[in-house]
Amino acid sequence: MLLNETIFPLGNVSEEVSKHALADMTDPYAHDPKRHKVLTVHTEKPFNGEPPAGLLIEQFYTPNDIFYVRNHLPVPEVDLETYELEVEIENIDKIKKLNFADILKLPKYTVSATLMCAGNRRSEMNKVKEVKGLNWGASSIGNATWTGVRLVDVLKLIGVDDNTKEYSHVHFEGLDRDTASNLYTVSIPLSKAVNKDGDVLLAYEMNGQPISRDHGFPIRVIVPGTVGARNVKWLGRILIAKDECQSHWQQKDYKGVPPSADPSRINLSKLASIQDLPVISAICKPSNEEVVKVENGFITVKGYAWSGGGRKIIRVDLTTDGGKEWHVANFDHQIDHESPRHWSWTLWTAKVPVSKGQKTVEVWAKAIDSSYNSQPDTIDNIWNYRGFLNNAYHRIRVNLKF
Ligand code: MTE
Ligand code: MO
Repeated sequence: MLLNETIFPLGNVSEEVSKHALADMTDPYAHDPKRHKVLTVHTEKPFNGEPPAGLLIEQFYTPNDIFYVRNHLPVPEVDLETYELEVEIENIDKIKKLNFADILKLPKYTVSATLMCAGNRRSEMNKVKEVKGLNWGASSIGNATWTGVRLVDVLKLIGVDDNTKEYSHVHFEGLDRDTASNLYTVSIPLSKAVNKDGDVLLAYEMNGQPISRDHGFPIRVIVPGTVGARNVKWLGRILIAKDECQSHWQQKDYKGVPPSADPSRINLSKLASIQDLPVISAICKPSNEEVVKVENGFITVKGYAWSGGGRKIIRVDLTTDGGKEWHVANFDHQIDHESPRHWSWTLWTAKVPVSKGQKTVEVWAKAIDSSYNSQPDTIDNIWNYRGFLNNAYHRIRVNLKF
C-alpha cells in the first residue's frame, strides 16, 4: 500500500476524501484499491490486470505494484484489529481462532515462489478458436518472496499432521464476497498441506512488504507449484475435510477440460481439479510484431520458464527455422534449489540466428523441466473451450532491421 502511494501521489487529500464519500454506495467495488497504470486491464469490476511482458521480466522478483491481479469479487476491507482466522476440522466442534498477533508469534518463514493463473497465455488459444475466460496475455504470472507462517505449524495447533489419515483435503475460504454473499473458497489435497517440503505458507508479506489489499491483505495462502486459484487471498477460514471443496470455484471452474468437449454436455464433476501446473515458457522481449535490430546475424530474445510441482527448469530451447535447428538459452537468474522444491521461475536470454534478406522471422521457445517434461508444439491438440493451461511452444513473429 505504501508502494501504491508512491506511484499514485494522492495530491490534495481532502479532494480524495470527498471523492470517496461521493462513491456510489451501491457499487460493491467502490472501495477497491488504486492500481498501477501500466497494467493492461481485462476487467475493472472485478479488477483483472497484467503488466506488459517486457517489463515483467526486467526483474527476478516482480514488483508488488505491477504483479498481475486476478480478482473474482470486490476486494474486502479487513481491519487488523478485528481480523480472525478460523481453523476447523469437519464435524468437530472445536474451532481454533487466531488473531493477527497470534499468527505473528509462530515461526517466520520466507519462500521464493512463482504464482501463475490457469488462464495465462489464454489469448493465444482464443486466436485459434474462441474460448471462454479473461483474455490473458503471457503476464498472468509473477515471482515474489512470500513471508509468513507455515501451514504445517498452524495445522499442528489442531492436531493435524502427516499422520492424519481420516481427512484428505484442506479448504481455504476467502473474506471476499459478492452481494449474494457467495464467497471464494477452494481446496488442496491434505498431502500437500502437511508435507514439510510442500512449503505451503500463510503469507503476510510479499517481497518484504505487508501484502497489499489486491494481493490478499492481511493474509493469503501460498501453495508453491500449484495453480494460482488455490492461493487464496484474504484468508478467513481453514477447514480440514474428507472431501474436496464443493464450491463453484473448485467444481465448476479451474478444471482441465478435454479438447473436444462440448460445453453444453460436459460432466464437470468427472474431471480433476487443476492443482500442480505443467511446464511453460514465454518470450517476453521482443514482443510479437516488434521491429528488431539484427546484430552480426543474430537477434536477442528474453523470457521466463517455469514448471509446477517444484520441478526446476533444466533447459530452454529456441528455434528460428521452424525447428530444424534449436539453440539453448542462457539462464540469467535461477535459484539454486533442487527439485521438487524449486518454486521460482527461471529468466533466460538467447541469441538466435537469422538469415540475411529475411524480413520477418518466427521465433519459438520451449522449456524442459527436471522430469524431462516439455511443452506441446502446437495449441491445436491442447485447445479447450475454457482456454486453460496453454503451455504450447511460445511463438512470436518479429520484423527484422539489418
Ligand atoms: N483468493 C480469493 N479470496 N479471491 C480470488 O478471487 N483469485 C485466485 C487466487 N486467490 C482469488 C483468490 C486466482 S484465480 C489467482 S490466479 C490468484 O489468486 C491471483 O493472485 P494475485 O491477484 O495476487 O496475482
Ligand atoms: Mo487464476
